Amino acid sequence: MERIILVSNRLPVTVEKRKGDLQYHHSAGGLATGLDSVYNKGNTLWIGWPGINHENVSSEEKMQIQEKLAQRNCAPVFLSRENIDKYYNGFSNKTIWPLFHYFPQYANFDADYWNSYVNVNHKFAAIIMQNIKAGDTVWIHDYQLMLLPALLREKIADITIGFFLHIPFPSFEIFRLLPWRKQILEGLLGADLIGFHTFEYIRHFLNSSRRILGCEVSFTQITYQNRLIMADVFPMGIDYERFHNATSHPDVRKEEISIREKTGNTSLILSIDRLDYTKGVVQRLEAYDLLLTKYPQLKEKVTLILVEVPSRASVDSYRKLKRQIDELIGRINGKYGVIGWAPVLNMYRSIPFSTLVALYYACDIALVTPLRDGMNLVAKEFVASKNNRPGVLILSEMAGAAREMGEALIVNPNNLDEMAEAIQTALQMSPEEQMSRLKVMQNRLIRYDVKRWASDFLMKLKQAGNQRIQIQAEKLSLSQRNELIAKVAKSRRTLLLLDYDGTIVPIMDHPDKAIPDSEITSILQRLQDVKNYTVAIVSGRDKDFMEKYFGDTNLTLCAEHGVWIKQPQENWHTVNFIQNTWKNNLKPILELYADRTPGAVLEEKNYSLAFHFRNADPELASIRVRELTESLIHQVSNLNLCVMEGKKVIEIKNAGINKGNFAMKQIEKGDYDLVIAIGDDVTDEDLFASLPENAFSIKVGIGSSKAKYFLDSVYQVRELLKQLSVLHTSDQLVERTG
Ligand code: GDG
Repeated sequence: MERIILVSNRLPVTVEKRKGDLQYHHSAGGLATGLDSVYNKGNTLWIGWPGINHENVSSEEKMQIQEKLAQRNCAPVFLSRENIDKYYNGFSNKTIWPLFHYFPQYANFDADYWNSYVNVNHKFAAIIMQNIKAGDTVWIHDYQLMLLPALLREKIADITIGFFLHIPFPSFEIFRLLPWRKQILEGLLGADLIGFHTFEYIRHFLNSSRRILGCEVSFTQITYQNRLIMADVFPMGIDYERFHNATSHPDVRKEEISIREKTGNTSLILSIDRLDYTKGVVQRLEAYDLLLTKYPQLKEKVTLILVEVPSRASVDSYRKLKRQIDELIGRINGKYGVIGWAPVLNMYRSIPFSTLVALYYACDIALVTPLRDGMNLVAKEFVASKNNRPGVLILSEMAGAAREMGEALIVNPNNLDEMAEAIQTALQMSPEEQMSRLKVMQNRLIRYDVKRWASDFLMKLKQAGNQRIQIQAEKLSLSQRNELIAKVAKSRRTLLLLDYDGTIVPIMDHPDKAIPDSEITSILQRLQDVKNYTVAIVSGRDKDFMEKYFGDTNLTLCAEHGVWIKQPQENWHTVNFIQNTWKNNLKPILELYADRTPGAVLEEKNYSLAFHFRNADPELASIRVRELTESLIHQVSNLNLCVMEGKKVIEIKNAGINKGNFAMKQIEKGDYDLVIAIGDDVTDEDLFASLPENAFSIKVGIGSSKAKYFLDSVYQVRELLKQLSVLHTSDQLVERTG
């Protein structure tokens, strides 16, 4: 079985030094429990920080920790106090956490923090490199390690890497605020698969990738630097059985009785979170305050049990929040409380599992109202712990969990009145309705539990890895290249069909900038000199452009996808009699679209019209292209025209004219025993499709294609052409001297 390397900021085991002794205990938290099913299966290695500062342990102790952790299939990344301060408390929790949770006002854009984040991600990469073996799969977790996928990819190109983000991915308008937004995206895109809790987060991520890095995005697949990266939704579940079954445990039952004793006959409302400003505790308390004002009859009838689990106490905003919550609790208890009844019971500490389940089981209502939350497992755990017992979940629409738990009472956590009303509705809901809502949610939680979440992710990751291997296999390998060269060397007459933009000349932000440079000019010159070759440039460019740059060469030229043709030493001619009067009718429509799409331009060629949208907003452009294609569809079929979609361009031209038709005619004319075609664009697919079986067709870049092989870049095409250009020189020398 393949080994899985799990990587997260914290290891599932925490090391502490007490009175000089090293102690090891299980780390609490959703991730550790969540990955238990993968981790305990064996054949895994978990890499992360063991929770102890590098300064607090001697070298011998480090060795000891390493050995001890190795027995539990863990490998430590030792971090210094400064690392923890700047990488963890700093960049992770004062920059990324607030920004990704839509609290830009708390985000600290400190270059020092950033440098430490880069540094620690490198440290993780180094430890992974020390431990990795061929065939291992790496699964990286969360926002502290977003640079790691690319750092690993740089070191080993051929490795399967998955990444899961446990927090939201914010909208482009928020994400763009980050000074290091480009590096973060590049880091993530080193993975083969990137997982999110909800589809909304994927949309935001794809949007930012398109706008910031100019990636090509198709559905949930991203093309970046000649790699395909998949993004997908994996809503994290919980260990349902563990919570459900624990409710029958004697310890839990005992605790439940003690909770009931403390709270008398009141209805219990539970609020439990890590103390964090994203969890909306202040608004929750204010809503509770409002409830007691609006419905004074509830006095002495309800109790809010507020559990705040200490978290990130060294970060300033967290300390302030603690004070604010304490004040609010004091105010509410002072305002409504009477002897024998406090409206809010507060616990500021971490609680054991049995107390947690007892609280879930005992409470009538769970108030889970984060202002933003990637998923929120507390909501799911509450529902799972309702073993044959009614209960109502009030859930914020801003939690990822709301996408799956529609049977909860869904509220806007900023709307205090709505929250107060939801509590009142919950208090009045019949037990039958409570049970029936719970049942639907429970069935869903049983089906998609945390084991399923992890196995689904790993299955999809395997597919993504296989896809990478397949693409790799289709790339023109060294032996295939040698085979091609050997064939060309033996061939009497070879036809070389070369697309222009993106094939022999790199694509630029404006077509006017993509002109032939000295290198390609000299390669083409040398190719023309070989008597065995016919070299044709097969382009969508207009005739004037082609004439300007290649008019005085011996190349065969094909402009506007085959509308115009020029054989060496001849004049330009059109294949058939082509109508172009239609242009006058369609031009105003296209002009209108171009005007309404900032950045888009309309190009008029002799026999076609091209709508370029490379520099337009990608989302607007895709809407416009859809609208435009729809509005043209009628006119196009009546006038025997076709709409061709290229790379960031759509072109309208006469039907039946394409690069494939040109190629077929050209092949018929000559007595070729070998044809090679190279192109990068959708319009080159017609070319590839028209070739004889034994031809060599090569696509530049990845993606589905009719071509047999792939090359990565214009640079690689040029290298190949250079090799071909020197093949027949000795024959020529013989001929010339003879
Ligand atoms: C992040 C995302 C996403 C908490 N206190 C105690 C305790 N817990 C357990 C809960 C639950 C987990 O910790 C908390 O998970 P949440 O999902 O509610 O929130 P975050 O910690 O913010 O987690 C979040 C999650 O990652 C997973 O992807 O859902 O959106 O922010 O399991 O039960 N457990 C015990 N004592 C405590 O005092 N025993």
